[in-house]
Amino acid sequence: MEIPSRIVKQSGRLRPAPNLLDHAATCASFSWESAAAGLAGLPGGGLNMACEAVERHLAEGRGDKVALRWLGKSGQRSEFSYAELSAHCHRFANALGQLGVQPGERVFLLLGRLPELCFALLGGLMARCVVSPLFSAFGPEPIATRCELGDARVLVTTPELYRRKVRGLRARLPGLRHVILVGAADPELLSDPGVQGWSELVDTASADHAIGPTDPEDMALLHFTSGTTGRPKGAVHVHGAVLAHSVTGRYALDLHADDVFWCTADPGWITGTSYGVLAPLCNGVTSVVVEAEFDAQTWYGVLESEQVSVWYTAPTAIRMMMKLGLEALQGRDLSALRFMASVGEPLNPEAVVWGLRAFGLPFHDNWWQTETGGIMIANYAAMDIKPGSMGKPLPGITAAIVRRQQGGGIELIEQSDIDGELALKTPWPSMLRGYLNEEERYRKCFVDGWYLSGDLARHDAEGYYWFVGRADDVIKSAGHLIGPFEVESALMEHPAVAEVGVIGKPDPTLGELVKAFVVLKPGFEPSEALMRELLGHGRSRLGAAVAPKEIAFRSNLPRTRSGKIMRRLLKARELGLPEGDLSTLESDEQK
Ligand code: 6R9
Repeated sequence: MEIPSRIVKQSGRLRPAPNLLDHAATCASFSWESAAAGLAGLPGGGLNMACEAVERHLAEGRGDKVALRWLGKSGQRSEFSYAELSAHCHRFANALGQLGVQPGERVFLLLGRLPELCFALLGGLMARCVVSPLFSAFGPEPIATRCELGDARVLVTTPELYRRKVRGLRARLPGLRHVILVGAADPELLSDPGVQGWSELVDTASADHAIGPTDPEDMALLHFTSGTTGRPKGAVHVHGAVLAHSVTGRYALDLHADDVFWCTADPGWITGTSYGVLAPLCNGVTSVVVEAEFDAQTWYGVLESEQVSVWYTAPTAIRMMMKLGLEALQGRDLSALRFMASVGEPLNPEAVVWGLRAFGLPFHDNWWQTETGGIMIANYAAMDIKPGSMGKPLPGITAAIVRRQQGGGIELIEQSDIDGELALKTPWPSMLRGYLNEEERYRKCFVDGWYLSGDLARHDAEGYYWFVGRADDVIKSAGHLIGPFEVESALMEHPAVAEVGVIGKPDPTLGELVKAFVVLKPGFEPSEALMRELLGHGRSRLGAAVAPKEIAFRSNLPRTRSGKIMRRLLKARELGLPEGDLSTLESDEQK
């Protein structure tokens, strides 16, 4: 496939006219303070995410417009107007009140992409609780860890997920007082302490509820993310982040009032919350929520039947579609589609260009993180695309490439085309306000007024940013951020395992796949059967999205003198790459 170095946009011809026509001029005149004037705010003052996403549309006469269009796995299709959505959310907020749940308490969600996920997310915010959506494909271990760390008071889930993953954890989670089950539950489950059915509790609650006073700095969302070491980090986001959701939806995703928008991400990861729920609703569009997992034909069917106009997806899915070839698209009417964007992992230049061949449109890559809360760097609708580049910083965002210095400071690299760490000037509205109960880890992200992302990147002479890699050992598989430590800990529980080192191994479709190197305890021998057992153990503890897909046995693992497993070296050896600086290497019997 021939890759042009530039895809030229004739922005004057784009219809509707892009929201961000002149990037440089808008950046020069933009301020978050003046953008904030576009928010509705609570009637009595203050700011609440759910009010911006839902209530304002009722107040401004758009209550009848379709907010959510839900496509169920078995072909169901339901629509909820902004007014209906509002009623469902207020019922949930009232139900929390009936349970005695107080503002600030944590409501966890462990659900597939169901309408109730949106109702509980927004309703929880209306009740001024802190909402933490979890990925429903997590196994019991990641669920328990996050509920413990986040002090989950309420969990909304389904009977099936409760039975398979949560029930056995209840003893570990004494603070979890209420479990609300969405869908028909057998009476046996409902007899567990604090377990109630959504239909009995929420559907019967009154929709008469007013959002109480909310400060823009009140904690709204808790999104867990992973680091190289230690337990997952709970990134704290506040109600004021909604300003960034709203503005980035308009600028980076080019949302216009008439759009039918589809974000394919699961709200268990931040993209699915910020852009699957909040940003589209803040911009008053119709947002499509699809319950089914990825399948190219199903997805093309959704694009066609719903006449999706703006589509936000991820590189792994695009690569899977590319594999299938263009025939699968033949005969489809995708004429409504006008803007396509991608996030979560490096988007290959081939994928950008494949978009042109398949849909007549390029994919617009953009970059952000759980910590940034919203899109920071993007290819805008009106901007020429350089395939392989993440684009340019958003108005209101100052990015830079920096180098950490010995003494703890940073040096800004002004020169283009030099690799360094991607940094963002603080603050911006959706910036994380902390890692829950981990002040030190949070503080370490900031130096001299800059947030350090942990990603390596460079910029070119025109100000386009290019992703280079991660500075740490965190793994991105199918767009999901996975902490090697969490995987290692789960494998260590197995009686045969003495030591584990986990890496991300490059994979043509998934970006990276999780690979574990295992040293067995005396008395255990490597075998095909043991390997399968360990893979199965990983899946049952961690869930398929996080568990290792490959396991290799080793008699020893490379360690530093301080005893840390050198994942970097495991990876270099796996890939046949230069081993780099080995001065800290302690044991090296592997070679
Ligand atoms: C939104 C989200 C963040 C990490 C980030 C980076 C990687 C995200 C990317 C990208 C290359 C892009 N990442 N977008 N890498 N190109 N356009 O994904 O948040 O799950 O916290 O992951 O994902 O490494 O640091 P999160």
